[in-house]
Amino acid sequence: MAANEGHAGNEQALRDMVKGAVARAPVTDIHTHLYAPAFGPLLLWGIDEVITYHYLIAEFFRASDMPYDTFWALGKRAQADAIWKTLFLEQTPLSEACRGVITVLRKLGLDVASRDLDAYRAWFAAQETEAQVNRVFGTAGLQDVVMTNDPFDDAERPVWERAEGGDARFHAALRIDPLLNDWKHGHARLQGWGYQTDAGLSPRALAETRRFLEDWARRMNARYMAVSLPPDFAFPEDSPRAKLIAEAVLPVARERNIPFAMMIGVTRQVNPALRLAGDGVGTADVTAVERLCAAFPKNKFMLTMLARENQHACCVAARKFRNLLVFGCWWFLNDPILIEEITRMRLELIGPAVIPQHSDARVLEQVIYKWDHSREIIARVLADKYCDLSRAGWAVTEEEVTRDVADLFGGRFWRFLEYAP
Ligand code: HDL
Ligand code: ZN
Repeated sequence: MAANEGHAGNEQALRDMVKGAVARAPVTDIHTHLYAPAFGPLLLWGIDEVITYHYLIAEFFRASDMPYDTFWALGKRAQADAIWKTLFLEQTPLSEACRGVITVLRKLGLDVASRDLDAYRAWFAAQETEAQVNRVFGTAGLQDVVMTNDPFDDAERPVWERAEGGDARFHAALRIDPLLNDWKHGHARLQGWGYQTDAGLSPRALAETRRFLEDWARRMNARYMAVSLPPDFAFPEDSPRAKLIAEAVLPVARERNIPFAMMIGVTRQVNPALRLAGDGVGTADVTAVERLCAAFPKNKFMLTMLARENQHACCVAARKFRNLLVFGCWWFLNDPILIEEITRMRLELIGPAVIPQHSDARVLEQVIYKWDHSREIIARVLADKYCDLSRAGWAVTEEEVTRDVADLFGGRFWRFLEYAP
């Protein structure tokens, strides 16, 4: 057998090995909008929820001339009927969000070729919540997920106050957008809950905000604190947000040794008529992140940015600061072409010190497609990098590949939580 023929055979064997290791790897999904079953109706699941995902609503309005208000006046089932008819039957479901619905149906063993939405509905109607969570976690290969938990959400807060039995597979993240992005109204909510805050952010208000964050981080056992930030996010800055980050959020995060996760680049409600689907994207300034990492070396930061144009600078920033962990292909980046580009860029610039993906799932069954699609791409990129090494004489073992994949799919996250800068 010619040497290069043997090499090609070895490469294929290596690719197959990587694909298997990635397919088998249990995942910690570090950012989702899922809820443990104890949160009741907050946990969205089922085919009508899958089809009325806000990504698909945005695509529906592009393909339909139905007036916004007419759609919003429909019930969930009728909305799903309209989306199914328009995006799946009257045109080909070519988009990633549409293909995701089909992957969900296929992986749950339903007859995709029938295209019979009512038959799918009948199957989902026969399932019950706990069993569906178990089935979906197993199908997606999920070990556990991190929720997005908002004490300002009037539907969610009471569940925490009742200290309902959680589910060890569902970890909490304390989400603080209303505090950081709307202090005027956010602080009034804290006052209503007995925290002595004021609009002027006095020392007492800052101390009381720290108490609020400590109370909720403890109540939730929050793995990290998180906020989504606009493209013009700046630090330092003469603003309530910058003062709150520096003098309330980061001291509490350091005390609890939990990361502060920044999700930067979302322009909220560029088209309010789309409601939850109405947000847009903007290029942001990564130097704000670098200044935070440099000024607070005892804090840990997680970072995901929404603009494709910011991804390279994100990787460079991560090279400079070991207290910064970059994660996920967020929202408009969660598409094969961009997952591939960003994962390649990260592995080549940062190596395995990254969390390559999160699902951002809002509906339970979405984790099936989001992880199925991402595993395929991450496996392909990883295999290329291992083949590059192999050609240079560095042969990796199956144990090393399994170790690397476990690290990328959760190990690195959990170690970062343990890490004390
Ligand atoms: O702010 C966020 O966490 C975003 O992920 C929004 O929830 C967004 O609507 C979304 O679902 N993106 O996938
Ligand atoms: Zn999200």
